[in-house]
Amino acid sequence: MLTYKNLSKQDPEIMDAVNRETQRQSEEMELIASENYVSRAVLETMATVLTNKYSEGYPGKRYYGGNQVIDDVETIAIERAKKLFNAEHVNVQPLSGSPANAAVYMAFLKPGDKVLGLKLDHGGHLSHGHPINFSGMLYNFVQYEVDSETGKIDMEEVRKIALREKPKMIVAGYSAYSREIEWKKFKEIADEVGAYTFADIAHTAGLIAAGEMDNPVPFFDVVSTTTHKTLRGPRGAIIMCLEKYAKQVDRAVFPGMQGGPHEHIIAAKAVAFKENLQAEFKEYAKQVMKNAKTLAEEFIKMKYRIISNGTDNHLMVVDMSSKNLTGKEAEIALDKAGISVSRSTIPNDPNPPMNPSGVRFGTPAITTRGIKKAEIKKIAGFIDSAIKNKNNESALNEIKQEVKKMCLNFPIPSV
Ligand code: DSN
Repeated sequence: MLTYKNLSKQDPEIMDAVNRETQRQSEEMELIASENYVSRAVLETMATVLTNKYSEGYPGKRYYGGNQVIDDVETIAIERAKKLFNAEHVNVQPLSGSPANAAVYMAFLKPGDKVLGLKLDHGGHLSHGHPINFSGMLYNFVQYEVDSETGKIDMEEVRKIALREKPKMIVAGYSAYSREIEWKKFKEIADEVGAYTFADIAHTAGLIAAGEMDNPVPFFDVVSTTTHKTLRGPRGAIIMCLEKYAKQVDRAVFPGMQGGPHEHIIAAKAVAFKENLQAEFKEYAKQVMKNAKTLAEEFIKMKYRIISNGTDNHLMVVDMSSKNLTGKEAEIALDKAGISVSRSTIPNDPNPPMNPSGVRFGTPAITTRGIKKAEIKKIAGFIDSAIKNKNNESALNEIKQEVKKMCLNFPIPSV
């Protein structure tokens, strides 16, 4: 276990919180599709003196002195990301997913421009045009949906909307969509209407980097991803684009959107990218997807309704009304059983976003712990049992003990 000697002496209150959270992460099951556990090396890098440095600008062109070493760090991160995604240009400074997307819009659009994005309750993201988000306030978003029968994106429908609306940009890549995305078709449609192509691959970036899912980076105009989900790096983001857009993307990130980059995090991104380039990571990505498939199969056997009836990636959205409870009720029951999930809207959800009908399940974090098929089947059983016993505190507590036993057999890597 990391010891945090100085922290523990100087600030016992925060040390205690860190210890309690370490214990929670060790003993509980993480099925939130956007979470993961970083390696010790990534964790250590975030705690380095690189955090002390101001380095506004880019390698070789900084607004502060003393950036020779920082330039090396940032250049290594950029080169590794380029290799990982076959990207022409990478900006590794975005602080997180939404700021990265804000910079993308700033680089390619003017306020009021029309953009086509997937609706939030159909699996999209707030920053893809929701009216309460900056994206929906600043830009004129038109939204496409998943097909109500199949739960999948109907590319003919996207094409029809694009031809009618003539957007300046089309956004693909989602937060709660479990199917392969037809990047090439998006590109064809965008070319037909003269729109920029923007992929937000935050959820599947690790699976794409491992070669397990299709990669839009070489032919989309611009692609953003967070680095802390399937990529298993520090909390942050990057933007990749074709070389011809390098200058406008860099200028949008700095000075357009951000000030000093967080170089300790950029260094940790570089460390994660090195991990992502190893053969072990490819095996990890494969297992994430196998585990998701097994979990989906188990749910289907137990008569849960999964949106689109399965998964091609690391996640699935389950309609809990198929078991007569809401997503929030399921989330609360599972929390009591030591299983963390995130409630989720389902397409055309009759319920409000704070108490939607679905739950999103994902396998990236448990796969990092080493969990495979046999345990996934047991986990599906724990989930079903918690749902059935949602009002039975002692049964939920018994499941929690089982969950804890399993978790302690698969320690998280960061402690
Ligand atoms: N909050 C992330 C997720 O859970 O998908 C998206 O930003």
